[in-house]
Order: sequence, then structure tokens, then C-alpha cells
Amino acid sequence: MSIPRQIWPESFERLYVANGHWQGETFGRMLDRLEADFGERLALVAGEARWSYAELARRARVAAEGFAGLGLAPGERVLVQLPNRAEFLVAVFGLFYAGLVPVYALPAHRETEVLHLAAKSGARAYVIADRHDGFDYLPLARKVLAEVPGVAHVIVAGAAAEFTAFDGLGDQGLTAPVPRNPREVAFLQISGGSTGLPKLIPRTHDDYLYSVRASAEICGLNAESVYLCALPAAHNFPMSSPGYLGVLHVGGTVVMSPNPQPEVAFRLIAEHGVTITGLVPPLALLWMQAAPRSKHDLSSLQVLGVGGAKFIPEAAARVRPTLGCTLQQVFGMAEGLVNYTRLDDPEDIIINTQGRPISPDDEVLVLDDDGNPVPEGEPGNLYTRGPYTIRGYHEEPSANARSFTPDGFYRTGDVVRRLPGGYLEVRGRAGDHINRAGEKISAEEVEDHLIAHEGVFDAAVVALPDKFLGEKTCAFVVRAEGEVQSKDLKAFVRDRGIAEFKVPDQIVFVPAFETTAVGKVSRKALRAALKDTYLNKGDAA
Ligand code: J2J
Repeated sequence: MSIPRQIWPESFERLYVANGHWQGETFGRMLDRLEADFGERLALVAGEARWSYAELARRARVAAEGFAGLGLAPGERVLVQLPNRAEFLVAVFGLFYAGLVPVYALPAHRETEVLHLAAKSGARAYVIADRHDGFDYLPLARKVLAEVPGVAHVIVAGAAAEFTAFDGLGDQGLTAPVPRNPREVAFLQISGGSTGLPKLIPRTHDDYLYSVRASAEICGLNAESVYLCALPAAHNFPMSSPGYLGVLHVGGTVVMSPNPQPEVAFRLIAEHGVTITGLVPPLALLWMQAAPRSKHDLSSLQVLGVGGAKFIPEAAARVRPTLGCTLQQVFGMAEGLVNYTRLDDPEDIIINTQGRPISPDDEVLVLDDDGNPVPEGEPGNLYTRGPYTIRGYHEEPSANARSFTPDGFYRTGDVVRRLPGGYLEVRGRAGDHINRAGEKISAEEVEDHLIAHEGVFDAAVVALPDKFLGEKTCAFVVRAEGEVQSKDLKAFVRDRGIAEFKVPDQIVFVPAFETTAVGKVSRKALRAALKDTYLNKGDAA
């Protein structure tokens, strides 16, 4: 088990420092700065909590003392799986303050993902809420303790049973952040990549805080900004594009929404004068549908960021008329590169493009399949390198060989068109994942679960267009012996303990895969051929 690292060649480091991007702040020191600069201002609204910056800092320092008191040593990883509640920010800043490295799991993750993330990151502790969305996390925690040897502690927000209670973790609080090198890895984010289980994305203090500062500026944030965190807080988008970190950076207020549904979110917007939020396209559609009938006053909302999946121009054009705010398209990735339409861009750019990169030092290449640059306006594969884009995943030599060029460009797997001014339009994807309402699902991972069923001879998972979700999953299944049915397979996959959003939306049984004999290498071709044979002719039930 190696310590997560992220290394840029020295010449790039020098450039990023010289150009003022990497400023040498750590998340631990950031907390002290926020308290000093914004002490009594309102930092966080979550449930009953109304905490000033001083209060948030105090609680985070107490949590930090608690983490250290458990014997967790600086640099060690802690898996955090918390919903959008006050403890999320306390835990994360507490970990940073203690020099620990959060690993972000989504609340929707279940046994398969959680065990993998805990083992892969070498986590020493696991922070959870007792329950969320009807799911009891304590049995899962027992499993993690039993099955992942490195995990020694479980810390629970809520009823802790035999585990350590989050409240009462510490007492006086640490008085200073445990020193960390800003070039070191601050946390591990999760990739929505196209192969197998999620990969870990090591982000450093220096690189990430640059993206936070720059995003705050691009999104026009100031101390009066109120950000609604409607998407799961562990996602990169609500974290930093510009997200709660962007808003905290400038002394604004973060309002945590327990879920993104209009009934809940609209009330919070009206009650707290929310000025900005971020949504995936299906939620933006839902909000636009609900807004005209809502009794809540949404007039405080100035900016709606939409990203995570393609927001079609027809829907984009309706944002201002229905919600009365400026749309900001956001095309980002947890690996780094984030593009924004600028708030003062012409309407045509805002509606039809996914923005342009944050940084003048973001390098963007659009190449054909042979690696040659395509002319402006032509679709091609997007490659990128820059001051906040990783050079490699944690302990993934073969994925790294595939996903990064020898000179350090990240192969995003996205197909884009570059337009005048460096604006990008996302056209599609070269990789084999399904983008279901912004959640990325690896076809291979779902196939592996299906194939584990004894009634399944083979399975291939593809994306189907869906008017609301953008894409949904369709599994083609070749039966083995017996007559296994869709509902059995869905139940089986669910019982294997995976996030609900990965359970196939649709299952189509087919007699055989013509290319099965060729084996795994032709998976991509197989998926394409199946889609062609069965779906384009309208045969799918
Ligand atoms: C089309 N596809 C998009 C967009 C992301 C901000 C916003 C989103 C993410 C995110 C993020 C898209 N139009 N506007 O991390 O900081 C697809 C692309 C991309 C992948 C990354 C952020 N915005 N995508 O979605 O790591 O395929 O990050 O490569 O979850 O989402 O997914 P993820």
C-alpha cells in the first residue's frame, strides 16, 4: 500500500507557482484564514445548525483533536460517507486540520464500492451517518471493520451503537493545523471512469485550492453569496465548481439541502436567500417544471450552474425565462479540468456551449483517433493537462497507461468541438460509461455483477438515450440454463451491494452475442453491435 502522491514535472511546478496558481496554502491553514477573516459571518446552514465561521472552525478543530486522539497519524486516509448535513463540513475540515486525507464516498455507495474504496485507499477509519434515505449504515460499517484490515475506527454522526460518536469526538480542539506540504495529496476524489470499480483521484492542496479560488472568481462570488449544496456534497461539482469551498473561500454562506428535490430546495432558497447553486441537467429540468407552480419566492437566485452531463440547448434556453437567473454551463471532471461559460458571455455561448477552461495554463488538445489535431469546429477527442489536472490515478498502472499520454495529458474520453475563443461543445464520449443523470456508471462493472448470476451466460451493458435522465442503462443478457427474469436479475445485482443508480434500468434478453467468442477485447464493439441490432430497430421492450 503506497502513500497517494501526485507529481508534476518540476518545470510545470515552477510555471504554476510563477503564474500565481499554486499559492502554498493548505486546507488546514485555509480554515484558520476563514475564521480570521470572516469570524462571525454565517458560514453554514444545515438542518437546525446556523454556524458562524468561528463556530465551524471551532467544531472542526475539536473533530481534529478527536481524530488525532484515535491514533490516526498525519497522511493517513479516512473514508468519509456522509450525506448533506452539518457534519460533512466539520468532518472534512477536521480531517484536514489533523493532517488526514479524506476519501470521498457517495451516500449511495454500498458494500461493493465502500469495501473497494476503503481497501484501495488504505483507509484507517470510516466516517458515516447512522441512517440516510432509509439505509442503515451500521451493518455496512461492521462489514468494513471485519473485512478491511487497515480500518480500525468507525465514527458515526447520529446514534453510534458500539462505534465512536461524532459528537464528543474531541474536547478542547487542536490549536493549530497539523502542518502539511501544500504539494501533498489533500484528499482522494472518486472517478466515474469507464472500467471496473471507481479509481482514486489524488488532489493536492495547491492544485485544488487554485481551482477553488479561480472558480469563485469566475462565478462572481463574494461575501454576500449564498450557495445551496443540492447535489451530494462528495461530488466534485458541488465541492468546487464553485461549490461550498468556493463560497467559503470568499466568506459567503453554504446552505446544505438534504436532497435536490424542488419541494425541499425551493423552500431553502426562499428562506435563506440562496444566490447560486449547481445541478445536473435532469434536476434542472425538474426545477424548471416545478418553478411556475411553486409558492416559494426564488427571486434571490442569480446563477444556476448546470453540468455533469450535456444540457441540451432547448433546455438551456428555458433557464432564464423560467427561473429568472443566469445559466452557467459547467463541464468539469474530478480529475481536474473545469470549463465554465462566463456570466457575461453572450446568450448564444451560454446556451450552446459547455464553457471554456478556468486557467490560461489549462492545455487543451482536440485530436482525431490517430492523435492528429482536428481543425477548430470539428469533433475530436479531448486531452488536457494543467495546473489542477492530475497526472495519474492512485495505484492504477494499467489505467494510467491508458488514460494519460507519455507527456502527461489526461485522455478525458470526451468528444468535443472547440469553437472560437476556446469554448468547448461536448458532443459525446469515446469511453464506455453510462452518464445517468450525471452519475457515471462503468458498463464493465455492471456486466461483472450480472455475469456473477448463475442464470447468466454473458452480459453487455450500454447507454440508452432517455428524455429525463439523459442516458439510462440497458443490459443485454444471454441466459445460461434456466429462465432468469429481469426482476430476478435486478434484485440479484442490488443484493450484491452496489449503488442503486447502477442497477440496470432495462434488461433485454438476446439469444447469443455473435462476438462473444472473441472475448473481452471486443467488448466495445460488441456493445455497439448490440445497440445497432436491437435498439436502432426499435426492438427493445
Ligand atoms: C457534458 N458532459 C459533462 C457537461 C461533465 C463540475 C461539473 C461536473 C463535474 C463532473 C465536475 C459535463 N456536459 N456540462 O467534476 O467539477 C461529463 C464528461 C466528463 C465527466 C466527468 C465538476 N460535465 N460531463 O461531472 O468526474 O464526460 O465530474 O468527463 O463526475 O462528466 O464526471 P465527474
